Amino acid sequence: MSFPKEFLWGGATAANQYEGGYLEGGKGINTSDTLTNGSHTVARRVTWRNPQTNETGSTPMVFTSATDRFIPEGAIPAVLENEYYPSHTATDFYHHFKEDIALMGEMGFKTFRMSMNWARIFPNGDDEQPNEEGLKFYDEVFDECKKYGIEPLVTLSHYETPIGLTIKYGGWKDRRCIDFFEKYAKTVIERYVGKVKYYLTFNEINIMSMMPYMAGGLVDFSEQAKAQGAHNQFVASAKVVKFCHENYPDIKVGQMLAYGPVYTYTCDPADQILALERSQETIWYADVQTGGHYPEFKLKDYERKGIQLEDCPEDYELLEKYSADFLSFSCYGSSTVTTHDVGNDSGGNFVMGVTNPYVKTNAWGWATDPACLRLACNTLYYRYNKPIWIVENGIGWSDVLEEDKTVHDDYRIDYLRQNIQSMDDAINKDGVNLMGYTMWGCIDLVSAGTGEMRKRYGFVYVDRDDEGNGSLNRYKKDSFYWYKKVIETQGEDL
Ligand code: BGP
Repeated sequence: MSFPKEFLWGGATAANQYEGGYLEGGKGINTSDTLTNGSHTVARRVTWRNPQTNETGSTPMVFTSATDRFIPEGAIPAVLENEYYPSHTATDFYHHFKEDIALMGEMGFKTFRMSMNWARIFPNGDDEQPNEEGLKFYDEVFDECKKYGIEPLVTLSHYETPIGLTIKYGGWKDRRCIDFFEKYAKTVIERYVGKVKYYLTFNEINIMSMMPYMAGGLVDFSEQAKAQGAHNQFVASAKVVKFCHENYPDIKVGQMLAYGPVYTYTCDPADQILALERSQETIWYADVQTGGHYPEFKLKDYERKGIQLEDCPEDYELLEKYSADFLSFSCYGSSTVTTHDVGNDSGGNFVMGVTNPYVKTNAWGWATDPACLRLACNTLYYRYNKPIWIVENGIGWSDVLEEDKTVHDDYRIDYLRQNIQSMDDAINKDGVNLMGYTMWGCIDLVSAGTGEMRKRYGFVYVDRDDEGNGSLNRYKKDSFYWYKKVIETQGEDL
């Protein structure tokens, strides 16, 4: 077992789930600020108000019927009084960043994946001038990272779209968002030259197909709107790559894809075809952003559905010439599909499929399957031959804080050990160029899918519950000491 010397060990977070500081320091409102709590069986809801009638209400954020409206005609997403919004305080990185980065330093992190809160920089999304106070906050964060030799990996939009862009333009389906994002990206890239070397443009760009409001600020959930939203994000990403290549060639801009291998439940060829089609639903996003082209199978799919993109020839030149420098991805497990009625489903989580008898699942029905990392690395590396980076992996668990303030999370250690072994195989047996690994939610944070606090991923426990009670104090879990040792020994001592 040996990981390359320059391997970037670390952890990952996102502003909407971690930062808090809602409306502090001139921050505007993001789409994620309008999401209430759900649970592992109940979807989070988006709250809205009709400015004409003052009527208020809420709608589930995972909405599958493209024919219905997501929120009622005339209503706009809004933050309502007397509702609880987990992202408003989250686990309060805004006021704890020095303490948290010190903890990361103690574990020996080489990198820290975080996202910048777009509405902290451009409160309405389309403002003329950036918010200096917001820029200063991240200056301090990056300076703190530097103290510990931690290289930031910054996601520019991790489920954070200023709500103004949704209300005024309908979110990412409007091409004007490309310009707003480009301006935001250029502002921060220039500001943090010498402090930030790695950027990701959009978190899990493919999730727009399942959660269009969260990932694209869309309130129109039609196939047409989602296709246009994705196209606009691709073009915006390419423009960021272009800007860096032309001005700051040392800065690397990556794609970020939600990825999990798809297995077949049986050896029926029909199941293989189904798995192929399921994989295509994900991989085409990387074919465009990292590979530089729309694959034919996607164009045919659009043709069949009558989807017509609002585009221009320059878009395609940009996509080809300025594809991503590297491909990063989240990978939590696999999904298993079949054309047969096998009498089980995987418990209603958004990774659809049936239960695979060979892999364990956690309480939220996620298949925790370590072998899938090796598979994912091979598929993604050899399809594009560009460096890859695992920027999310981990296990959500309802950890228990003991009276003596310890947390015994041996299930997490066990899961991570097997996953790191799987990465090691990808590097040392398969020759994959893997840049790094950032374990998801390294300090406990709010769950994106459910809004719960009890679905914890971290090496550090944060005292906060699903109703927003708790001291926000930080406590090291057993996995904290374990991961520190893993980094220290470059993965030798697992
Ligand atoms: C990914 C997101 C993260 C994250 C993670 C775990 O899809 O990029 O933001 O939270 O999944 O999901 P959850 O928080 O729902 O457990």
